[in-house]
Amino acid sequence: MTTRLAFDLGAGSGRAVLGRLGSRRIELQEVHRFPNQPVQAGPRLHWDILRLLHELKQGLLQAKRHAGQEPASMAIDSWAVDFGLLGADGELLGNPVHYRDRRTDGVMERLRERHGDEWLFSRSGLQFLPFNTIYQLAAMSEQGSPQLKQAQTLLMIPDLLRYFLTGVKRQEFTNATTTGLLNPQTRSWDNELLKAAGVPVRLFAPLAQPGAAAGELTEALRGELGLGPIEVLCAAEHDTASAVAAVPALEDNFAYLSCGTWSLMGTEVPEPVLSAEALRYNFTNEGGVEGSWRLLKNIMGLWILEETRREWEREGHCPGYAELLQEVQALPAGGPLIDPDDSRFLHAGAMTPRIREWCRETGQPEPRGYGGYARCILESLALQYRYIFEQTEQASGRRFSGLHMVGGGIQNRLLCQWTADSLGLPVWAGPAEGSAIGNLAVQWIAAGELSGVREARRVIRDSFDVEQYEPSGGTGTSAMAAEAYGRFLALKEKM
Ligand code: LFR
Repeated sequence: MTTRLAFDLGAGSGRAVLGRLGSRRIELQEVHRFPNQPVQAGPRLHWDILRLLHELKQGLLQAKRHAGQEPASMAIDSWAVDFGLLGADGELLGNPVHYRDRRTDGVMERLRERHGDEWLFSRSGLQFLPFNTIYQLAAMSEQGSPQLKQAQTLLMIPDLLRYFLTGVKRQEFTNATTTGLLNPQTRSWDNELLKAAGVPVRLFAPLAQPGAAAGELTEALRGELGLGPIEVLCAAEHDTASAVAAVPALEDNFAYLSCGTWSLMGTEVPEPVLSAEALRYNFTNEGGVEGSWRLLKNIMGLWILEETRREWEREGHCPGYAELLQEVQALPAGGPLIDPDDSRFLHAGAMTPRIREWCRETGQPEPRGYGGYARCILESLALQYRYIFEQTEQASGRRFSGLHMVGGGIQNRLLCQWTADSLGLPVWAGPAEGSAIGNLAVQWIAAGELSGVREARRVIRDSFDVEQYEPSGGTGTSAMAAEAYGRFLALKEKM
């Protein structure tokens, strides 16, 4: 039995998870959990990268304490698209900026105008999201950023934290595929895209695949923490890539929803899908493990509810999650709906005024009370899931018999049930710790303790509870869900 350590960093919190692989069974132990709170400094919204490094160190200490010895290896996964820049001396030139910062306002539009959607999509295979790395770097380039001029190396967030621990600079593949600077056909950086964004080629090096060796903890760090050697590996460092690797599907043809701050819905495909349909639906092709691709779409997800709850907390009162969901259930169907993917919901700050505005613009009554807002958000998400599920079927040319949901969002049982109702198909929910498990699975595969993703998925299936939700009215969409979906589509049309 080997014990390995996963650091999984989400936009709201991070965790250090020890994984033990026995005979075809995985056991998890969360040894450290910490908040990940962005910091507004002047005009910029930043990640608190050094605090995250501090928390990684605490996680390493806790891992040794709980396991009784150093784990055999460790790896980091995190949210995508964000990065730090290093100078010639290897020092970090500036604090990484949060993807929800407004420095990219208007940048994507200008690049699309200049180069055309077909050209950008055929080269990068990436969906158009205003915060993609390419637009962040183009913003820096347009603004004549001194940091960009000095930079010698770009490291994505997990690459950067790993570099702080090991002194080794490596750019990992799955996360690189979220930048908009990588060509999925060559599977490497694309000089034409770099040129289009005004980004220096020198920042980029050959990519490391998930599972690749990435050094050891530096001696200085081992001295500081009193630790022995720990091998550091590349995980599938994009958290969504790790989550998809952990979907407990036994067949090749399945649909997934990685449910957290974001909801990422799609399917795994052997080759990138660069069709006109994929472009029209604004799908993305992000790299997965063992050469697979994740044809998927970002849905705004539970972010809207999380941000609404933060707004209520600032105002002095926010009902607990359980209480809130009870209120939601007590309300009748047929209340107001929003399009969760309207871009006005992307940025941080008070959400309820934006929800009211959307309702007003579409001629709906405003939600009432805490439960009213939460119901509006959750019902709209479940309906958007059906909308994107159908597009996933069309873009991939596949049909799915149900939906696998993984990630912390599955703890919201109401959302799982409403998703099953909305799709008229079963939902299989679990495991909740998808990204951490996928991170560990890649480490076990690299060590030869699991033969590959297929075996990993079977072992995950045997090790964790997967709860099945059937649509309330039996298979096929119930009349109530169909009515809501019809109304939802009509509202989308209006905007
Ligand atoms: C989910 C995720 C998404 C990515 C978004 C921003 O945690 O990684 O896949 O689009 O965060 O980085």
